[in-house]
Formats: sequence, structure tokens, C-alpha cells
Amino acid sequence: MLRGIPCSVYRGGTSKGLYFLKSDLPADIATRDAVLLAAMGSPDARQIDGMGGAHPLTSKVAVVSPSSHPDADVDYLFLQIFPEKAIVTDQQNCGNLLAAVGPFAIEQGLVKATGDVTSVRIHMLNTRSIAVAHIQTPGGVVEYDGDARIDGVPGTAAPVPTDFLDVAGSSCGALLPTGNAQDIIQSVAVTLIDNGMPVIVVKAADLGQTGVETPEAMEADTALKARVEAIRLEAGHLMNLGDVTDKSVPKISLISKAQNGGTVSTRTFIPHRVHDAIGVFGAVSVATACVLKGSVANDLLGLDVQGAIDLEIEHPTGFFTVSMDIEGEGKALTIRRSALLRTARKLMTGEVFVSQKVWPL
Ligand code: NQM
Repeated sequence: MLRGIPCSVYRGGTSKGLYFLKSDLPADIATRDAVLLAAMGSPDARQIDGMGGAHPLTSKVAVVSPSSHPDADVDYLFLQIFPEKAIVTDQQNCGNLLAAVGPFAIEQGLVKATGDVTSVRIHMLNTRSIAVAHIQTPGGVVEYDGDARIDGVPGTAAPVPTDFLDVAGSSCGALLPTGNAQDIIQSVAVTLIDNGMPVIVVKAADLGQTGVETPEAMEADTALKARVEAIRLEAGHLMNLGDVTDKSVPKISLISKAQNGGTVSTRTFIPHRVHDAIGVFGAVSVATACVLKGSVANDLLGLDVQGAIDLEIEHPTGFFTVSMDIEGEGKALTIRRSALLRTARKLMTGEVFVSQKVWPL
């Protein structure tokens, strides 16, 4: 027999996932994870027996609940469901699914719409940090249509501008987990950085790449993938993440000079597929590396900036704009605020069905 669980599907930014109220899922974590694997159809590369889209960016879950944090309206737990493996991990945050947390919270009655724009304060449990998402709510109803365009998503939609208050070091304990702006791993200069997402920044040229290869070409390059993974496994320990064999962090961004008038060009392993764009916190972390004196990115670009700036992170399908307010230099760099634009869309709401053998009634 099957069991239906209330669930909604939203596109958040350039990702897509299942959104649940925490109270609709099992309280026991092992049972919850078994339910989510069954709902997504993992482990199976095609996820044919579930809702997953056979790619890490479409195999994601948001669990939302009222918050007890004094500065937040709701709690958001992000869970990455590996398509090919029976792994559910909370070791990373996701700024793309975050874009639909505000609309979901309002539509589920966790947050009351106030005026034309409702600011939803979201406690991101994965990184114990706060985001403030500004949701269009004319007449007290979430508006999804609009004129905002983000690269990697066709068409336009209502804007979801989002501010981050303090995400530096939220996964690794410090913006620069090794205390260095540059380290050497396997004879390659890297910057290990965490401004909301643990990322290894490396010059594409140092891995024999131009940096503008297509994601498909990079994924087909088995020698490159092996090199990237070897660096990643070593970096995991240096970044206070331990053995990262079965973790989706750190990401690794191969950077090169901008091709299209932006700040820097990127190709990002997330970590076993190459992103068609770049993750939200991934972009914030790369942008931070660009302005950090002594980093491999700053060495490549020679940027010298202070105060409020917009950085255009080029990726395979366009640009990702990160707005930052920065102060100080090198290891003393402080990011007073970062902000960016996403869009979201409700795709369906109803029930997802799993076997009662997984979660008995
Ligand atoms: O970095 C991809 C995405 C992400 C995560 C990833 C993300 C982020 O595009 O905040 O959004 O796993 O790197 O959804």
C-alpha cells in the first residue's frame, strides 16, 4: 500500500525540488531519509521510480517549519538527495531552493503576507545563518509572474531579491578555513573559501583547461574529473569537512579571465557533475575570492575594490550578479552584506506517494 505525504514542487532559482512542512515528515531522521529517497527514486541514475530529475540540481528537498530563532520567521533545512547513491545529506546549503522558501511559507500559512512585498526572514539550518527574501505579494497573494530574468531559466518571473547577513565561515568555521589566502594541493595553487558554501577556487589553466569548455566536455574528461576529485578529497580535510567522499561539498570552481565583460569566468564541479550555471552560495564564495587580496582569483584578476560593489560571475549559461559590501583586505576582509536576485515558480502542490513499507501508517 502507498502512503500520501503533503508536498509541493517549486523551481527555486536554477534548481527544482520537493518542499515539505517539517510536520508532514517523519520525526525520526532515518525514516525521514528513507521516505525522501523513495520519493525521489534514489538510488538510481535515472530516478525513474520517483520525482527526481536525474541530476543533483533536480534532486533537492526543502523542509520548512516555524522558527524559534528570535530573528527569523521560518526555519529552512536543505537536503541534497544523491541520484545514484542512497545518500541524503544536510552538509550543504542551497541558495537556489531558498528562493521558493518564502512563497512556500506564505502559501502554507507560516508567514502572513504584509503589503505588496513581504520580507520573509529565513533561518537556514544547514549553515545557521539568516537570509531575508523579499516576496511580491500584491493583495496578500504570492505573485509569480514578473519581469525579472535570471540566466539559466527561460523567460521572466517575479523578482525574489535576497539578502544574506552573515554567511562567512558558516560551514567551515572561517571564511578562510586554513587561515591562508592560498594553499598548495597536489602541486596546484588553490584558495579554500567558505562564504556560505565551501569552495575550492583554482585557475582553470593550472588544470590544463581554458576555462570555457562546455560542462559536457568537462564531464567527459575522465582525467580532469579524477584530478579534481583528488584535490577535493584532500581539501575536505583542510576545510574542516573531514572525509568528503560521500559529501556534496566542497565544490570546485575552475576560474579564468572573463569572456563577456563580467568579473571572472567559472566552471563549477558540484562536485561530480559540472553545473550548467553556478550555485548561489557558490557564486557568493567565488565573488569573495575575487576581491580577497592574495587569493588565486585576485592574483588572476588584480582587483582592488572596497565598499559596495557588484561582481558579475560568468558561468556556462550567462551571468550571476553578486552584490557585496566589503571592508578590509586579505585575511582581515569583512563582508558586511551580500545580496542577489533569484526567481521562483510554484509547479504543483499535492501529495507524493511512498510505500507504507518505508513509513507505516
Ligand atoms: O550554492 C548547486 C544550486 C546549487 C547550490 C550546488 C546552490 C548554492 O545551483 O547556494 O544554490 O550544489 O552547488 O542549486
